[in-house]
Amino acid sequence: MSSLGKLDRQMQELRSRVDAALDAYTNFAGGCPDHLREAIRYSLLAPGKRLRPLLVLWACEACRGDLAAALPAACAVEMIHTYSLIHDDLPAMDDDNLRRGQPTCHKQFGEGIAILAGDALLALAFEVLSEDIEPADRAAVCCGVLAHAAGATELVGGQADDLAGEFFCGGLDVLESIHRRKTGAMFCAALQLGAISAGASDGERQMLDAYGKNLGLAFQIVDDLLDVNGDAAELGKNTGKDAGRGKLTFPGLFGVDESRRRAESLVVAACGAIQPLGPHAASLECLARYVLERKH
Ligand code: GRG
Repeated sequence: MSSLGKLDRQMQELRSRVDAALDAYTNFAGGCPDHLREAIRYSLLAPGKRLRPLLVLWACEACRGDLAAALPAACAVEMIHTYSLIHDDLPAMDDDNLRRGQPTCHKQFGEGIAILAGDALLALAFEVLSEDIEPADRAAVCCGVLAHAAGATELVGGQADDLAGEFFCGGLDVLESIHRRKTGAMFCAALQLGAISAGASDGERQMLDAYGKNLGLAFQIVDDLLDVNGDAAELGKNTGKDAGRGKLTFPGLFGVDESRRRAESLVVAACGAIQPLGPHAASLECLARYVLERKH
């Protein structure tokens, strides 16, 4: 089997484990109103790529940790990611009607419940980390890392600059700065949570951070390219929105071919950063190539 074929099989297996855990975490024994539970599960269990959970699990593996110990962190990161997608799709933000191949949460359940479903996922992520990451000092570090990445200087800050129209002025610096916060911060946090769950050294965590920064930007360039060339049905979301609004994008700045070259060299840099981790980091290397080849 080719290395990408093997990766595909491993991805499917891990996605199933993550999905089963997400399912269990959102059954809510009692007290959660039915329509809120339905909205949370509608968005969280929809067929996303589960890239961030895979980054958590394979960072744990790269640092010779036990995957089961990192599973709660993989779920927590996906909960934060899904909350951000639900809120990003709202009329007050990006105003989108299609996500993960289905109507967006607010289209299906109304704006109020969509906001609350996002809020509940944000809170649940930290509940899961604090209860299920062991020992308690690792759980505390995980909470701090994830809170920082989701907060005012990173994810929310990047979104605020996007909302303020920063994407319509400036050049490469602005573009990279927003993507570093909206996309890169959550990639890096995922890798750090995997490393922390494995009890990794500072050196290992730094290598994963360099991998995450390069991969996050490569992912975003590919995302911009898919917005130009991709197929909406395959992507499960609308295309052509950014260029249509005159937003700053990588293909807009550099053209399609040069953007592709930049994504490729970022993936080479990402793989170079984790080379000292040896064969245990093989899945992360394959994942970086998958990010480049992905069609959705
Ligand atoms: C509302 C606080 C707040 C933040 C929103 C994540 C985000 C910030 C906005 C979503 C829109 C966007 C273009 C984000 C850049 C990152 C990105 C491409 C997210 C989509 O991630 P995928 O492709 O989605 O991994 P799936 O559905 O596969 O999980």
